[in-house]
Amino acid sequence: MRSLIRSTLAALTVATTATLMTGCMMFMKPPAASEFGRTRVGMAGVYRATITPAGDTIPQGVLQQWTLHLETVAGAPVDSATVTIDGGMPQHGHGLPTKPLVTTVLGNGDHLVEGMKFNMGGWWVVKFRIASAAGADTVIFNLKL
Ligand SMILES: [Cu+2]
Repeated sequence: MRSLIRSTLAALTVATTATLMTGCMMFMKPPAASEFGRTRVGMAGVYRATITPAGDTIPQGVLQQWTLHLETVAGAPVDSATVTIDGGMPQHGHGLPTKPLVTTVLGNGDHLVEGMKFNMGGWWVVKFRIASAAGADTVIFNLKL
């Protein structure tokens, strides 16, 4: 009986590992072009965020400032949020080379983001974790550099 439980557990472990690996492989594919917009709704559907880099194209290897506009999905500007930023390159398994921060609340939902940098070309993901009285949400942007 004990060995049956053990082999069942072993089989479950193998199946779970296979599922996780398949999910991981699927995640490694860059998303469709429609997923690379500069305005995105969060995964929890609480906020809509818009990134505005300094220029039309996002440069490589240069520290840059962005403006992050935050509003609720109903369109109310959000100025009182706690925002943390991370990201990386899913296909390379590394994060951002810097730790970008929201340094200034500019008002009307706009936030100054400093310290953004991308040190190579390819598919990047930038995640904004946002919390305010309206709720917690994560807005994910895909970038092609
Ligand atoms: Cu990389």
